[in-house]
Amino acid sequence: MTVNNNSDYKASNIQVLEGLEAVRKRPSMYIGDTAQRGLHHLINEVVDNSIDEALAGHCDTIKVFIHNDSSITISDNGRGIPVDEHPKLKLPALEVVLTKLHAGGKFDKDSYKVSGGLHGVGVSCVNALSIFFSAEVHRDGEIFVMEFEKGATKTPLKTVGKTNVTGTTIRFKPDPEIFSQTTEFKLDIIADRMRELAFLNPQITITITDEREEEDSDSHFMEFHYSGGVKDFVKYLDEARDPLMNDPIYIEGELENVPVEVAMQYNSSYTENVHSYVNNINTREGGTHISGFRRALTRCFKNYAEKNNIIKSNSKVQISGEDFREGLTCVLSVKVAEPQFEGQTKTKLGNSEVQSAVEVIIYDKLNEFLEQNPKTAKKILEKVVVAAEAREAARKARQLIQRKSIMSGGGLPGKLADCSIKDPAHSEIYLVEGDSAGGSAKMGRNRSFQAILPLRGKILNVEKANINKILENKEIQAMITALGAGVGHEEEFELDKLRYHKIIIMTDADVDGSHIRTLLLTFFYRYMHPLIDHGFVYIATPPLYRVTSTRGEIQYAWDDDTRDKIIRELKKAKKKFDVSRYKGLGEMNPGQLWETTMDPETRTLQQVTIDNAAAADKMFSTLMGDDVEPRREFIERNSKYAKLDI
Ligand code: 0RA
Repeated sequence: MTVNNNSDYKASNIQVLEGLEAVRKRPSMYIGDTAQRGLHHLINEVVDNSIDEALAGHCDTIKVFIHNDSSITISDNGRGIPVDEHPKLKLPALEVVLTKLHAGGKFDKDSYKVSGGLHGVGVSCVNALSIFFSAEVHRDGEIFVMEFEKGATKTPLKTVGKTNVTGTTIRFKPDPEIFSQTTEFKLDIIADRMRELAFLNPQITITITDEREEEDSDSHFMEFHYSGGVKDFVKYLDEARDPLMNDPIYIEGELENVPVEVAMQYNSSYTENVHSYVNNINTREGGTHISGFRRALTRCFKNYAEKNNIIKSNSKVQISGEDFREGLTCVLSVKVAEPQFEGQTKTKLGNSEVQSAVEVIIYDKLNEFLEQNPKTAKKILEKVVVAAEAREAARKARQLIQRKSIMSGGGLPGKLADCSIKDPAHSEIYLVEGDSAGGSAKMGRNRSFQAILPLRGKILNVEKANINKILENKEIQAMITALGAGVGHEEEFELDKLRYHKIIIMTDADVDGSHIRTLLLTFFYRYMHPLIDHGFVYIATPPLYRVTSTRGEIQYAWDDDTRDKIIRELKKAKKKFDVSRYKGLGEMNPGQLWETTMDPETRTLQQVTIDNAAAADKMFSTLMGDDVEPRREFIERNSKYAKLDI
């Protein structure tokens, strides 16, 4: 885009709009998608700018309001977006920031910005995708206002009063034309992100006011402020676990312009929960900061163990890096001035200088900690040895699973009814609760692309068992062999060998059914993580009601409202009818099961996605952990949502 210095207001305005027109034409290119995730991304985009103000030391309070009309207000007490005239564009800076793509960045270079991955496209994108957008700036003693519609200026900059504070308040209402699937904001999704940001930035207080909720309800107002930062974060994540230490280890330092902060705590669980962030962005795919952390951890503990003769006496087993991370909950947060994000989802840090910075800082401070806390060090290392032994046993169990499957002919579990086509991209597997529903599904399916694996009874709660025990479980063995991609972290899991790209969990719509579903999801989340990352896991939604009219015409309903609507219509038509509630999948005959739940033309599948990794970790540990009280609270808090959103 060229800039004409002599352009009058209107002309430059048109040029500016051309930029935002691109955002409206291809919104997914800028915000990822236009479904629920993209919708919520709009909030993050605006909040990130306020966080940047806070990182630069000018802001300590951010307020989010969810209004009744699906609009959002985000207010901060930063410096306020500048309003003076942009020298080249001859427009108020505020207007440039809000209507020009990528113009959101600040002019001072030494601050770390929340930008990377999907973030950092600028507030102007939010403006472009909103049917209404307003900005109120308190700055230089005056209150400035601008208003927009689909990115176009409706109210040019005007002053509306005096003020003695500074800050920016942005209100926007997403355009339903763009967000055609949904414009409904979910408090949970917003709260998970705001809580996370508050943990990562202890100097900030973030509040959420959900005006859709009654004022006396717990969901109406939330405030997040954690002066303990990442240390509080780790304590929070481990609330439902049993820590092996009194307080998380906290390490802080800066090297080569890279501030590093880490809190870590060992607990009695068997899973690794390392959450890493670069400039407040969750780096799901890891990267150089994570390799630095892992190297430091391994070197530190190995040295300490050798020096103190802890590992030598158990020399039967070879200890590997991952053994030092079993039962470890950790939050690693680094700030990088010019982060390079790589990987499939652009959440893998590429900057090589960060690895050594993180490694050196953590190695030194962790060494110090171990020297000063020999009792804790011993406890951790004892756990590490047990982890190594279990891993060795698990390796043997894996080989056994493999050998067994080779001996049983086709290598597949006996109760699997496989599909005939072999292309994973077009193959589905239904994991079905119980043998009888499994039978109906086998008869009702389209055998060319649908495989059925009936699961008997409850699968193991993997949150409470080590990998060795998990691999002894028959149902889990059957799943591993049927899916074909192995089990475990990283190289142990081979996504390219996966035999189905749709893994569909089909359980009864009752308490047992939802328990089994959660057990399966916990297993996939902890031991086959890439399945969820790639969106291969789905939940089938069988109907709740069947309405049969006297002529034998059958209608299905998935909720009470639809059932009542069907009944009203039948009554109006003066037809007799019979309503029955499905108690289980087994009550449907194969034809009905196909029609309602398995036919790609008519079924609805819920794709399982993780909006927020830390929140998912917290949810699984709370739902499946030892402690009853947090679980009861969690379920109570979430019971108004018919299903779990994860
Ligand atoms: C550009 C420059 C400056 C601040 C901001 C933008 C800014 C943007 C947003 C968005 C939401 N809240 C915000 N707060 C500030 C620097 C201002 C200066 O140098 O005084």
